Amino acid sequence: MRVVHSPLHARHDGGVELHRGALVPSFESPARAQFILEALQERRFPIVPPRDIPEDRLQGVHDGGFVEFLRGAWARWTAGGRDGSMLPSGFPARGLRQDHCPSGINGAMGWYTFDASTPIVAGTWDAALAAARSAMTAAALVAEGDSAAYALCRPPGHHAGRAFYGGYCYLNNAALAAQHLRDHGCARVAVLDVDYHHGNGTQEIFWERDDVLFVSLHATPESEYPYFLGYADERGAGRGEGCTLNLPLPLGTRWQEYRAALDVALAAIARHAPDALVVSLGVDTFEADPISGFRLTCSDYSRLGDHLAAAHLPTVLVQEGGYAVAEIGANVAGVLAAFADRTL
Ligand code: SP5
Ligand code: ZN
Repeated sequence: MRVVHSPLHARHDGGVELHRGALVPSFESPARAQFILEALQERRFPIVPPRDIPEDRLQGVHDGGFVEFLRGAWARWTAGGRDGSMLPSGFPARGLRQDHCPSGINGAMGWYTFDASTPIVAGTWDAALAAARSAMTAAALVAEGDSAAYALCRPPGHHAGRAFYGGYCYLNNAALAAQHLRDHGCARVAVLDVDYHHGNGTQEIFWERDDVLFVSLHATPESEYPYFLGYADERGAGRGEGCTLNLPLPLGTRWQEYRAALDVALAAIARHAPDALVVSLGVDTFEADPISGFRLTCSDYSRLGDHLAAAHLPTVLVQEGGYAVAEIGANVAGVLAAFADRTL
């Protein structure tokens, strides 16, 4: 299994986020990707760079004005004499206008994001674009015949929607991978999101589509981020009705219950009969994750890799969350090594 990775991820660094009433260094740090890379190099996975995919391909899943906002945001922010993390100070909640994006940078930022934990810094655009290209490159490898590929994306992507960013995510890497597969010979695609948090951006992007099934296992949004999407009664709309499946799980979930939900997810994917699978691979389900509440152990990640491989589908794995930095390499490598063993 080839690993697609760009060192440009490291340009997204130094941001702060609002956490328990204080501004703290972002949990989503360059060290995460560095530890994953080292663990995969140790296990002799071949590492390849992303292709120089044109930026207009982002519009396969994203709004053009939104992409332009992200590309130019830091320049606009610093032109106003600011130099700290770019974070929003207001959002268009119910009762406020939903039909006008303000021309000023603060209003535009509130328009395009939905939380105060997703800083834009000087190198955010370069890193987000490299991550998006990595995911599309991994999809291209699979579309061209590889049985599986892994995109070591950072920043992650599954909270970013057609025209919004948030949850440490700017461009939706997994959705771009799924769209690439659709555009290159796969009539039907499934996205399985195993990050601890609901993949609200991916769900929104494919909500009304019947060609891409979205299935997500995640902690209940009643108490966990992103709070306002990811409930079991969300099933898609229009042609996409029945093509979204949410399996929210309680805090404290361990492998035994997780595995039962995974079986339900994989059965739904088999019924959709996709030509390829995209896995949003977050490992923030780990027992020692600093911002999460599940109890998966290191050895459970090999089990996860076994189960994913048992779907017997061409598979693009895309890195999402995981904030227990010391163990993140072992956990991701555990999934990928088990997956690769089963598909040899
Ligand atoms: C890709 C991804 O995993 N994004 C996660 C974004 C989480 N953002 C902030 C969540 C705030 C959680 N508060 C922590 C409570 C600690 N018990
Ligand atoms: Zn997450």
